[in-house]
Amino acid sequence: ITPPQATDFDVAIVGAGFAGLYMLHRLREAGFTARVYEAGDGVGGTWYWNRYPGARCDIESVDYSYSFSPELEQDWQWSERYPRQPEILAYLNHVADRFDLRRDIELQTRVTAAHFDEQAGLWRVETDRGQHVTARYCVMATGCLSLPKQPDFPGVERFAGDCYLTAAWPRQDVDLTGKRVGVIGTGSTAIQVIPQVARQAAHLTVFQRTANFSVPARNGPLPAAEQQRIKADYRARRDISRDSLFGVPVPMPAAPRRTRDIPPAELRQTLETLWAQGGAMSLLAAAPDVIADPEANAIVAEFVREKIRATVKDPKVAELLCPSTHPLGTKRLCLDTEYYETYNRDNVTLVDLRATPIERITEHGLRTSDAEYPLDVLIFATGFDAMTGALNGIDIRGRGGLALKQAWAQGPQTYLGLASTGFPNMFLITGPQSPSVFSNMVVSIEQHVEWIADCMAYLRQQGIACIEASAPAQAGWVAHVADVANGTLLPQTDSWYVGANVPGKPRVFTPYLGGVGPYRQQCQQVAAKGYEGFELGRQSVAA
Ligand code: NA7
Repeated sequence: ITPPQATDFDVAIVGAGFAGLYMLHRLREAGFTARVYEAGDGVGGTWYWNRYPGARCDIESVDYSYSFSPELEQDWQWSERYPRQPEILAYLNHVADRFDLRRDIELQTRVTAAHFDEQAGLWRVETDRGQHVTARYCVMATGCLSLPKQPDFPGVERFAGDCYLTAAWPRQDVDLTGKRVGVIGTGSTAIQVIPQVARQAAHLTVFQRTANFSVPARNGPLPAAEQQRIKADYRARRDISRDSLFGVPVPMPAAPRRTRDIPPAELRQTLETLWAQGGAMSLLAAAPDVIADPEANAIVAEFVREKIRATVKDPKVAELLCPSTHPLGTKRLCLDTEYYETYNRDNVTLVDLRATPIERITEHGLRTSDAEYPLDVLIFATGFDAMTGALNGIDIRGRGGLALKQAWAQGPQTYLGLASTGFPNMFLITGPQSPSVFSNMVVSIEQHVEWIADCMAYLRQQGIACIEASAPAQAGWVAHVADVANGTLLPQTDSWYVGANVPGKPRVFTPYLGGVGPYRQQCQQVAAKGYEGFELGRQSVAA
């Protein structure tokens, strides 16, 4: 038995968003040393980068927040039902200060490589600042939607106007007054940015390839009394979220009724009430079978189309905005504030890229197959290389020099979305094959962080230096994730959930759809059985 070498830190953490910040705090509390490496020059992750106008979370602020500190929970005051990006960023900066996290965070430092040294039983981490550090464990808190797709439209480099990527929006204000602006994309991001741009720009042209389903947010100020009422019973609300399907405070129905069995008048009333209340997750949680039963889906999808037709005055534009290519919820269900209403403005034009595809970007605008649109500004809201993009951007190597990219060439291979065979002592937070993007991220992040920290504490206590997902356990989990997904309508739709938005990516459905509550139970059972499905040991911890 080789005693492992001493390391610079117990744990290297990549990323200082919601996940990395809490991981650092939790590990410190458990008596580990940890160092966080963050590419941005501030903390916040997703909420650091995505500064585009209208950027907002689609989970309610009282739920999209840490629950680990009752004092933090009580002290922090949210101003609106759904938090804006600057408010979330301010919250995360407050957390970094409040828990004195900054002294262990290296900003403007991108991790370029992480190699497992089998002889020494440690991770060797390299950064773009030329640092070489060693750590017993490596935790990837790199985010699920953190690598934006780069615009690769022909001619893009020749555009004489200004180009902006929503996920790399400049820090200084961008003045669009009097400008002719084009937005490419109509996903969650575009649906937030479009109404804001329309208010400023002289003219806005939206280039739509796929119409999406969107539900009104019904955002507004969060009155102090209402917030106080929620905070008075915060534990109960958090507990419901933890045990729920999507990590929001909608309890799992004990005996779910099939949507198609609900009398039409009653269903209509329920949908009208939910529509009036706003919220995408509550619509899905109220009729969870919409993602599995085509008949249920058709009913709810048609309800949303009716709302679009009732909102958008020009029937041709309304029809273009009515999703027809995929069942509701099989692409991310969007949340909006006056998205459909925006198309009633005189200064907004919708272009259907399915009928008239983009040919090229020119010096002065964008040319489709039938017209040229003169533009001063182009905004790309074209999405991310989701789930695996950020991980693949790091040269991660496990046993025998095995590259993660290679191990995942046919799609991600994980056990519980937390670890991967061949990569000992590496953990993923909200990794592929965990509920992550199909849940309230903060609830999922807290669960992973706590599980990982508890696991490391257990290993330390047991004198175990090495943990690795076993190949059979991993194969079982990958098959289970696929089985659950195949019981739904989601794998059939081209979406970033299956990697269809990135050419050459293997088509594999990545999120775990079993629900946040059941997933938590499975993780707890694995831990309770001494980390069943993991191989422990191989080297003992030096005294
Ligand atoms: P999404 O949901 O991937 O949306 C990207 C949009 O951009 C979508 O409408 C795409 O159309 C469109 N797109 C992408 N590439 C092209 C090209 N080449 N031509 C035309 N249109 C294109 O990304 P978001 O940032 O909106 O949201 C990502 C997640 O972040 C969201 O779900 C939240 O969880 C937060 P397509 O549908 O591919 O036809």
